[in-house]
Amino acid sequence: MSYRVAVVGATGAVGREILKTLAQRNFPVSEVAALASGRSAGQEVSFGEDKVLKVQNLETFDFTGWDIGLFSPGASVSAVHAPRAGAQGCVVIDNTSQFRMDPDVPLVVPEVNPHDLAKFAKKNIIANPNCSTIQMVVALKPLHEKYKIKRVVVSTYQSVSGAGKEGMDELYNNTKVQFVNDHGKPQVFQKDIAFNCIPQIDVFMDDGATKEEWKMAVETKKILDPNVPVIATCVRVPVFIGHSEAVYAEFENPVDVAEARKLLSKAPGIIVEDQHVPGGYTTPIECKGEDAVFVSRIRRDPTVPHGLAFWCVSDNLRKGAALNAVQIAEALIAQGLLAKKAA
Ligand code: 11C
Repeated sequence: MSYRVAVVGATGAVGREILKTLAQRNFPVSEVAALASGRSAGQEVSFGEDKVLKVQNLETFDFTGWDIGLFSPGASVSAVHAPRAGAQGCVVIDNTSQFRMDPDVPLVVPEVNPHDLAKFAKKNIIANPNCSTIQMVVALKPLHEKYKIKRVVVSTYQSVSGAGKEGMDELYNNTKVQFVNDHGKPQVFQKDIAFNCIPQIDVFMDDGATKEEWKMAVETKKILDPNVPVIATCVRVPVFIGHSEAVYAEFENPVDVAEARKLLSKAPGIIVEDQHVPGGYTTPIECKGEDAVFVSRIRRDPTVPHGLAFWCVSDNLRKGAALNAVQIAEALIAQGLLAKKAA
């Protein structure tokens, strides 16, 4: 069986990665539509080795008869068009923050909570979590199952591609600008991003946390377990692709580090690279273009009774966005949740 798939936001960094991922994984498509705003309509995007798709206007697109909509257009656009597509019978997998905390919309990481997928029927929408949440919950899942998490403290080191192509352009330009000592004003980030770290991702909330930090806390509860509290500090760093996280997890039960390493190694979607020698860990440059969540620097946290510390990195455009969305579509098919809809 094959499916008609519409990719919304097809000209953006994540949209292009979705098209690439669909082709690389031989997703069973009978037809693919590339959609974007009227401004981008008529542009061309590539699909697979040899196909070129003409971008169509999302505003006027009729989703009737389309099986799956992979959306990454920005939250305000999804707010309008995802429910419209859903009402027209297309199952939407939305990569924006718009519907994540909606109780009628499942928020899914296939390695963690595939059973939640079946709850999509009310709105025909499934939400893809925030990139920094996805990689953390993939790593926490096998540890939570075995030792039961009491609390998580995480600091992130997030690449500029989390802010899209504009973020990547700003790192490139800001780096050049600083070399010639001609400081242009940052547009995307709050301060110079080149040779710097910025402890702000997204807007501030009333309690002093940023919205990115809030997302990591509330999304983890919805995906993994409502009883897992998370305190995050999210930092933008001058890296193009790949988010990194230093995670400190405290558990109810005693943790054996060697056993934890084994559990992580065996868990789906995780590659453990953890040699205690110089360079025996994964950095964002090595995770670019890869599917896995890489876990390194696994060690006991001696400051709490049952604590484990580790480092994890993942390609934020891939497992953090496009790949997770395509895996959700694959899981829908595997669970028989799309079968009746396909032509
Ligand atoms: C960043 N994590 O790195 C953000 C990007 O809620 O989907 C993704 C925002 C989101 O800036």
